[in-house]
Amino acid sequence: MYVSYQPQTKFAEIAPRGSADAMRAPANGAQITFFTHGLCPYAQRVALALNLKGLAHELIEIDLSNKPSWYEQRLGTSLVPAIELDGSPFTESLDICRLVDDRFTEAPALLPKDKELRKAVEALIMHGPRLESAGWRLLGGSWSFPRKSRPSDAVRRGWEGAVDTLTTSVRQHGGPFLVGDSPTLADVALAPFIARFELAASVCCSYDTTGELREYLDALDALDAWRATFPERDAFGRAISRYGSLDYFDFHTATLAQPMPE
Ligand SMILES: N[C@@H](CCC(=O)N[C@@H](CS)C(=O)NCC(=O)O)C(=O)O
Repeated sequence: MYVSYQPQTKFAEIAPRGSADAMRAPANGAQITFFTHGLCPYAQRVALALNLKGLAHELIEIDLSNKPSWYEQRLGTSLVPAIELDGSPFTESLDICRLVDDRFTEAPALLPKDKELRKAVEALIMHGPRLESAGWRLLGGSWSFPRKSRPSDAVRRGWEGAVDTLTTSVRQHGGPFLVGDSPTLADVALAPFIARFELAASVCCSYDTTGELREYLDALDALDAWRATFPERDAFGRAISRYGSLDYFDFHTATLAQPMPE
């Protein structure tokens, strides 16, 4: 297996997600219930937002390969992530992240107060679809990708062009995160996809996408909130490679703690 990027921290060192010492109760006694699947990149956005803000929440893992019948009735969607905030359901990963950021201002802000920085964050979020499309092309498909060979030069150039927007922003704002020295909504929105493309390209296409992204990936890996929400790399990589898919967990029972189905 071709794996070029090796994170500096091992999964075993990670504190359990939502551990009481790292989290604070949301202000005004608000209750957050988070419905998730630990391997879904959209759900990881919300997990990251809650963890970065240190907001205590109840976590309910949904097995997407065997969805409970109450789920859609209760949340009004068949997809994860969703949250209930004081009993009201909210869906769509980015909307949820913005909601918790706006609502819980006592916790660190994910959207910078500074107007120019905020503009930079929003521009990167808008860049997301281009990055995703370049990533899927790199893998030779979409959520499932049969490619087992290196992508063409043109496809690689497409990916590198999409990544260039990210690394330019890292440099411009002094890093190590996309817009400055602490993670923002741009990291929350994009990092779950960047990390999955990097891993899948490495294990399925023998292609090292890290290049200029190495320092960024290391900066993510140094964050408790990241390590607690991203699966153990080798096991996740083996599962992605076995199924040629980034959503194999829609069809096979797997979890954040055990990414490889039994
Ligand atoms: N636009 C949604 C996408 C969520 C989504 O597609 N989640 C996938 C898991 S990664 C899902 O719930 N799949 C289950 C299904 O399709 O039934 C968001 O951003 O929250």
